[in-house]
Amino acid sequence: MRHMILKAVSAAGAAVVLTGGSAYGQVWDMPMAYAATNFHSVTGAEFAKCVTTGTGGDIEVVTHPSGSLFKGADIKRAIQTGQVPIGERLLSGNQNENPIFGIDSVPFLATSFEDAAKLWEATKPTMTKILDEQNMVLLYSVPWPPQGLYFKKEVDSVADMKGIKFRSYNAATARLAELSGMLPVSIEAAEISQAFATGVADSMISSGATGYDRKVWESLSYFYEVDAWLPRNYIMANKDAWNDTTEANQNVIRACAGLAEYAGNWRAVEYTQFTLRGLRDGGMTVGPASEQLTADLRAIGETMTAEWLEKAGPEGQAIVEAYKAMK
Ligand code: PCA
Repeated sequence: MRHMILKAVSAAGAAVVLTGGSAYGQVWDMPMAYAATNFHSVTGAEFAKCVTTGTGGDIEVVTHPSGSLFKGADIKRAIQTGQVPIGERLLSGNQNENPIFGIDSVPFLATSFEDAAKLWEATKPTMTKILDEQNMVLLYSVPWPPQGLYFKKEVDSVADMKGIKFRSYNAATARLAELSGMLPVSIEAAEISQAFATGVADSMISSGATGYDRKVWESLSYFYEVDAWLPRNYIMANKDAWNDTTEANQNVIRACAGLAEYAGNWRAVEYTQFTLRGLRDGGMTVGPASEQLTADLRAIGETMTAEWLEKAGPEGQAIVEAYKAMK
């Protein structure tokens, strides 16, 4: 019987099987850059299951964490050009292309989950438009926990940071390194354990989550809770793949995205303390930065904020104004 149906379908044209909402469904490969156990990846896996179940198998979303299908830096392009129909990307990694992508990495603009949510609300319409112009549909976004500084040695001021090799993950982190006299080296999260073990880098700014995922206590000893910003991951679909999807299935995907965003936000909050405890259990000293270091970083933050506002122009300035009005 099954053979007969297959024959009938292929007689009608193989394209039906590949693109239609046929009984056999389509596979949507979803590249993700971070460890399978990380809360973003867990959220993505649940989103995938939700879509697969909700569309009755018309669309089977298959996640590929840890940069196994595409590395973080390549994921946006892969979605944009239709190499994959969907994926997750830390968009601030593409802020050289459009400064708006870096709005979540402006130092000390939004330093708590609450403020990060407001900044996101203010940014979402513009981000949706930018991505639409780039042939993508924004589905959901989840923040990382607040960003703090990791070092091998105790650091009490920016002067202590001079000459240290600093792992960066976007233009803002590279600029922070420059302004504090460190040497930036761009490394994907999936590769940092090795980079620290081999001395390619000796420090970074990131969440407790990423330090925990990569067991950085094997190489680093200090984590300072600077709460500099909360960068976000974004899940986006290719617009052509989206337009080829039935309205009913688009509705299912939107609903699953809403659930994922909600669940991902909660996980981010919970993972914050859990992973900081994990860093301590691993033997790291975890605590606030000294007064001097805090003041030094604030000054660098002001420089970076002014630079960002200038680059982002009226569009960026309007978002910041809208965000401030919500506070
Ligand atoms: N982890 C990611 C981005 C921000 C974060 O907390 C990383 O370090 O690459």
